[in-house]
Amino acid sequence: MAPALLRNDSYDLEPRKSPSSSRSKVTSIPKVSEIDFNAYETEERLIDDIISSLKVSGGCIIRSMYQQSTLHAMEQEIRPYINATGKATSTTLSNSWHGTQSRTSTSAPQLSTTVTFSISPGTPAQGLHRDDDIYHTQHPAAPSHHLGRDTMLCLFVAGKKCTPANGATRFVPGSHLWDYCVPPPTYPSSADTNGNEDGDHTLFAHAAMNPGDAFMMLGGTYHGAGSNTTRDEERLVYAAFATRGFLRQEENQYLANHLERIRELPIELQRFAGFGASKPYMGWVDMEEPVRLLNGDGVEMGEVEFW
Ligand SMILES: O=C(O)CCC(=O)C(=O)O
Ligand SMILES: [Fe+2]
Repeated sequence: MAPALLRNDSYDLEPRKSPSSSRSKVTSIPKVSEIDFNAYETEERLIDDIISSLKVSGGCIIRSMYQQSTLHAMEQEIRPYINATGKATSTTLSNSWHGTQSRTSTSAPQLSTTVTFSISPGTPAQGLHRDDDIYHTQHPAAPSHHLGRDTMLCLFVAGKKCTPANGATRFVPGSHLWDYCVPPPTYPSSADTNGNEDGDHTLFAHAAMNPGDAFMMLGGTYHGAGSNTTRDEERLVYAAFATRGFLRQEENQYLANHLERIRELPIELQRFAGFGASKPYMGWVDMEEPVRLLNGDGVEMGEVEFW
């Protein structure tokens, strides 16, 4: 029987208690980097800077990541679905032993879900939350980021301008390192007649973006949509969420997609969509990688081993 059944039930039934000095530990708020996509000559440097920013603050704004023509094509494709919808969707390395042999397996990240947010004027703010709660992620506080902590990476691309007034995503830089028992801070909603606010605005940043800008965030960062207080501005955001290759995808990609459309993608994107295998041994069909069955023997996809 699967070792996963040997779980500690008392842990499942009794979540850890909130540390008593929880919020008072927040002494400084890390700065959220803003990166100019077009200032980079190599993808490697860009990726390094994004990762450094995510480790420190849990978020990163990337200016001008998408061209206007791409955004135009995306909106053309999605708009009929928005109109039809009622109001209200890193690579892991590990080592294991087999007898005297030590094996290192690599699991590439995969798509978890894609969602388009079309937020109308008057929509109230969303409660602050962590997106990685779908994976039952629970961590104690950490002084700095370490590899292996995350189960989710979130990408938000502005289809239209996102401002604090129309509800740009609010987030709490540094909260990806907080103890998961600590509740989110209160977003300051109003100042009373004495000027006292009911929350600390210095804890918050906003993903204010022009069309084509992107906001990346670790799934453990507290965040939520702000309220759209405008009279006539739709906040349009395209979001994609990735998770580890060995976790379940939030949206069932095998039924959500037509296989003919998946086959039209480059093999690496087919794998990312969930039709690859995660080493060791996750997701095979007839001891083959799903992309092999999808594309037939004629398509080159390299040697596949399952560990
Ligand atoms: O609309 C946004 O800015 C964020 C939405 C969000 O965080 C969610 O639905 O999980
Ligand atoms: Fe969220």
